[in-house]
Amino acid sequence: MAKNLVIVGTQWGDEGKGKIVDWLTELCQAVVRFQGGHNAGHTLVIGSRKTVLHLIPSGILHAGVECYIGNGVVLDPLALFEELDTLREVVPDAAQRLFISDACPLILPYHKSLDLARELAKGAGKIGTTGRGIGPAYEDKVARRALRVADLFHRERFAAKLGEALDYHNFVLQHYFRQEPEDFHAILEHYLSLAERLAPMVTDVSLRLAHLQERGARILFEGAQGTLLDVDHGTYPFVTSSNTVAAAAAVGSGVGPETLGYVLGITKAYTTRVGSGPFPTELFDETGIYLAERGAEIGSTTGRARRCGWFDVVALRAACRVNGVSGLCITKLDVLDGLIEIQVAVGYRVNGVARKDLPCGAEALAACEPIYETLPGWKESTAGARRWEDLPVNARHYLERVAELVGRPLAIVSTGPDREDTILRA
Ligand code: 2SA
Ligand code: MG
Repeated sequence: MAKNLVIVGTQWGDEGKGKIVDWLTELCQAVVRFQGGHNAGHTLVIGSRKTVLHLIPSGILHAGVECYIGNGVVLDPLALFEELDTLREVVPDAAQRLFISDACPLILPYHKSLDLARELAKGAGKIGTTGRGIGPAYEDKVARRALRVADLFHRERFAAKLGEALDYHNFVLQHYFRQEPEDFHAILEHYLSLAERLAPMVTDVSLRLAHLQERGARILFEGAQGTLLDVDHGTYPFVTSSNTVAAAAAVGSGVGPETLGYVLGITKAYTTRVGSGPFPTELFDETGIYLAERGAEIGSTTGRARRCGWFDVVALRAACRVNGVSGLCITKLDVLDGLIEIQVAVGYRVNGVARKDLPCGAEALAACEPIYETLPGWKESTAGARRWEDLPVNARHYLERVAELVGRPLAIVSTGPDREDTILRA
């Protein structure tokens, strides 16, 4: 295996990255989040204990592993502290092993207000965001009006920037969305009061990662959301506001692209999506309900029900290409147990014409109807299988066929939420 690892979701998020990151952290000395914010939801089950993380890298559950929040992440300090508080008993030294980039843009109260106001105004056309202020915070970063972590330690500077940002956003909130303005003094005092607790964690992440590498450490870059939610490569505009693809690991943590090494693409054995937007293989019948129930498909951040459907080879091939996926990890295989037949989309039909590649953007994808290949299912349970030989023949065939169609080697299979329910192929 190459030195460093990048783990990305190849669908619309919730592919089971958290569990795999946790499992592969055994081989690493550091885990880095490089995009997104507390919109992510990584559910980890170790023994009988379930932990849900949103912002802090999953690696925190491993003693001695350093965890990093890179400059590409938008940081809500309140969400961070809340998460640290929930970890207090399980991981008492979490804050000592957590390092946060001083360049992270801050998520402030008006970002959340704007996110919610905008979704409300859009009505039926809403994106279905997590309502965490992620989009507006990234907008401010690109508009060069963001307040960043480093600003928290300079009262005058923070106040000046906050004043400017609020002049602009309060105008929008009041006159465009007809909402109450946000209070300058309340935000100023509240956020400056958080600086003291944050300070020991704040550092130059790029520099620390360079030093770690000089010492021969192996780093794991932990993606959040999924490729089809990438702001450039996803089903725009029904996407998140960051780049979720592997290349973002370099930009979002301040390492060179040659650092990245092996790219592991995590994919569910079927597909889910939470929020609005096109989803060609979505199922509206009892099979969709079967997948949702067996897969416990409920959003771990917002508790929303996830939409479910068949595996989509077209989308996966595109995702593997834009990420440069080295190997695939197929998760939640056991959810398919008991189905007589399983479908996988191998192409799309648009106005009667077949195509094998993913079109650009939401409108074009909404016009695509899947062309399916039918594979035989299996009756036996695969839940908790830990060896390839223990899988039913048809399950092995399904996995091999999917990997062949996608055109990437199958590296790992996951058969349950527990760390140990994992089969290493290559
Ligand atoms: P946002 O809040 O601006 O990032 O939302 C924009 C779109 O991105 C989707 N999105 C996600 N999709 C799946 N999982 C995510 N994380 C949570 C989880 C979601 C949850 O892991 O379960 O709990 O609801 C996530 N985060 C963002 C979102 O649905 C919009 O389509
Ligand atoms: Mg998730």
